[in-house]
Amino acid sequence: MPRRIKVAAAQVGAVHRTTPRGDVLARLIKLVEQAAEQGVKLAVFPETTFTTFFPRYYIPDETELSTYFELETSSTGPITRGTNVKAFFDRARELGVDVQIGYGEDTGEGRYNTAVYVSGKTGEVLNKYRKVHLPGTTEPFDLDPTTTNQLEKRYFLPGNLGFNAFRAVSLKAEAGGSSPIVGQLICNDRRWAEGWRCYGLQGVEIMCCGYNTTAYAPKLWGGDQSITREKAYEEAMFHHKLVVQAHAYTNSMFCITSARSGVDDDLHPLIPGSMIVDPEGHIVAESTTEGDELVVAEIDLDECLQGKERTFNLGKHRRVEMYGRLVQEGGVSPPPEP
Ligand code: CDT
Repeated sequence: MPRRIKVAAAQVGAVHRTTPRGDVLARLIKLVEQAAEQGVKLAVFPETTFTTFFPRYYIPDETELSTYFELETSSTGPITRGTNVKAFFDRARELGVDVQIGYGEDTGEGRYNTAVYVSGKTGEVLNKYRKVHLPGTTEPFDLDPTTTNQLEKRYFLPGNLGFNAFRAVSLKAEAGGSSPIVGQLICNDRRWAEGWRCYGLQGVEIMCCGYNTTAYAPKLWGGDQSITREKAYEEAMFHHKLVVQAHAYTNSMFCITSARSGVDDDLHPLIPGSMIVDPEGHIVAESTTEGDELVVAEIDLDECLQGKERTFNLGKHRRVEMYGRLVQEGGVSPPPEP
């Protein structure tokens, strides 16, 4: 049975601090509608899609800060019923499109950088992932309002749900009677081999990853502070593609990456580069603009088999007795100087 599915990265262009939430929602709904028109069954949206990427700002005012989060408690029910965002999930369900989308989650006890995967058939949340690797600092670099900060460690707790793959049962028929095995990452997670391998070990076939990657933040990166904006943009795109293509290849899986892109508030450029990458590491489709754009490809999940059965047959070739350091050490322990 063929295991062919049409999938999309739903790239979202500039969203400013003052952009009304209703405007963003209307744009997201339009992307879902375009996806349905093209026969797409799964559309991956970016990290913190419903608002601007607020961790770049130092926001001391709790009243403003709370507006970037969706409250998700036992009384509110799942994100799909949240008053600010429900129209998006309802439309995806009406059109039968599975979606992954990122948002700031407030459980009432803690705040996380979260993404949910929602079935287009039932509207159910099939899986939730909370970002594990939070980049940046707890304190702002300075109070200059033009500085691009990365205050994720200030606003979010590290994800505590692990790297759990799941079956997209909603896509079982399209996938020839065997539901696709899906994994979720959020932005900076894609730079860390550890999460990818946890998913590789569960046989993941489709990795979904939304991101907000700054195209110019020398205070965050360190190194040459006089780097030009052009060079910084090139480097950011290079590293993004490098890690996604390499990790998709070494774990024999497709990856759909979706950018929040464009220049927010006329100050903060974010790279585009939304892509669909195949299990051999090739880019099969990618965005051509910095704005709202649907990047579509039909993928054949059986293409994962070559890598999974041969070069990266994990059960056959891994030597776990040699990998102890990976879980025993957090940081670097160089060998002693003789
Ligand atoms: N949102 C997010 O995680 N951004 C980070 C910026 C780090 S820049 C090397 C990212 O990894 O893209």
